[in-house]
Amino acid sequence: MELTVLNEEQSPSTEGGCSASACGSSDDQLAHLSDEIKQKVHNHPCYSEDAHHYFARMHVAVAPACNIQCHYCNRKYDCANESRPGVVSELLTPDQAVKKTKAVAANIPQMTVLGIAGPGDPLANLDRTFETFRRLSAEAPDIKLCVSTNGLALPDAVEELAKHNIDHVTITINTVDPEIGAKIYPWIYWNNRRIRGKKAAKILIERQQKGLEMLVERGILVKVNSVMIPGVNDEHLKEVSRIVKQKGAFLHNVMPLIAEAEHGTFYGVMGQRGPSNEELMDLQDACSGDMNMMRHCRQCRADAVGLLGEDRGDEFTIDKIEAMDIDYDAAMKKRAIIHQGIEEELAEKEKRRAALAAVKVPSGPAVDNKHFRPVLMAVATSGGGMINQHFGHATEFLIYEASRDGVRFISHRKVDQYCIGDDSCGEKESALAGSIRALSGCEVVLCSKIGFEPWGLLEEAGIAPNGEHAMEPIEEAVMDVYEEMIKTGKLDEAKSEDSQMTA
Ligand code: CLF
Ligand code: SF4
Repeated sequence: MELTVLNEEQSPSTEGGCSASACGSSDDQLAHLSDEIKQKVHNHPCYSEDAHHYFARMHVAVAPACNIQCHYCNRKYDCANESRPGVVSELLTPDQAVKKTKAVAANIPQMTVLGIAGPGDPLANLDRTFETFRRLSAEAPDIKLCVSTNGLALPDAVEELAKHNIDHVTITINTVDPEIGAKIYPWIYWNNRRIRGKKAAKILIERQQKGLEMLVERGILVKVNSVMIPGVNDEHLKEVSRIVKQKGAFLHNVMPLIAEAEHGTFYGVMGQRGPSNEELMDLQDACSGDMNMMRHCRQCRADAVGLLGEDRGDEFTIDKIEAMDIDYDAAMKKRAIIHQGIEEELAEKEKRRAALAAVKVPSGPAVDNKHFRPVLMAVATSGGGMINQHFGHATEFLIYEASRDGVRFISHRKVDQYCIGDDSCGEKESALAGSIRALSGCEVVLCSKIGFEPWGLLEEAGIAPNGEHAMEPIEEAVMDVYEEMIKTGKLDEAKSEDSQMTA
């Protein structure tokens, strides 16, 4: 199949600034969806930004082989198209995968989605992948099934995917241009031959696009992942976003290249850099004019378990699962009750969001002529959409932007945990400094509690610590703090030099 690429005249512009409505959280953009699609995404933690605070996913690593080579991948590790590079998962047989899924479903009722994302390409391991899906769709029908692929084998697998009710598929599409593709993929293995260079990239691109079209025709939701590689495909990804949207992809997830020399990947060894937080955010904003963007991806491992951003895999190793006595029917009933509770909470949140949208920034003489510039705030949360985590216990912070247009989720930033609750804080100083560096560009950090020492250091760095909104919903608290900043004239103050660093 020849790839159709629209010319500039045919394409809507992807340039321009970001308005809150254009690049708001994916859930703002989901508001217009049909009930059928809402039903498909409302409890999928990757397809709905709201859902990721409440619902968990798990991956089973049943797919060891891969049919292509990416320059950011080392086969010793998991597939880097959906996984943080440099981590290795425990390979499972389909039977072990089914047992593990049922064990997790019984112990983590919030787990709604089972994904296969590695450690190689799931569709280069058709028997193992489909055996797992076939058994799960029969034995655990309340779990959504999800798969992630490089797309080379996708067109041949679409019928089988549809047969197993797999209605969420991720394709990693880094380019639609074979010239660029040849710089990312040294070879593919196709029709029993190894093919290299531009020819290989052209085949891969055509197969990805054909697979995307076939999935969309069957009503299967497609998320496209793209790895942002500065100087290779960064500018080009706006074009990718436009084309995949035009072909019916539902969501675009632009992920940063992570290339460390110690991972032994081609890019890592060659010193290819990844994007800065600011470059990633700018590209996501630029793409969002055409596409729903995913901003909450955590680049999970191929055996991840739990809410996005947490990993409870150690609780479900094969030996531990073998020792568990699971009554799956009883677990299904418990899951249904818990899911109902979460649905009600989400509906409440939706109502609160509507009310929040109606809150106007106060006007009057005291606030006239203010600049109303956007402000980034970091939030420590352990889930549930609440500010409910101690600053020192956070392993990541969620970053929100408050502006006159409302509150939008921007990204997450990983940090080293500096306080583990005992006396073993030998590395405390440097880890705390690292946390503060990770929050550069933020002017406020909201958490449930914070110690005296980090409080002082944050203030020195121009970031205001705030524990006054503990156990409050995140978006309301962020807006309250923003309104307070307006009232007290803080928005008229220039950002401090420290907080102006990379956003
Ligand atoms: Fe897994 Fe991927 Fe399905 Fe989600 S992850 S197969 S769509 S269930 Fe999600 Fe993890 Fe990002 Fe993937 S946060 S790496 S996007
Ligand atoms: Fe590695 Fe995944 Fe690329 Fe295969 S598709 S080479 S496993 S990153």
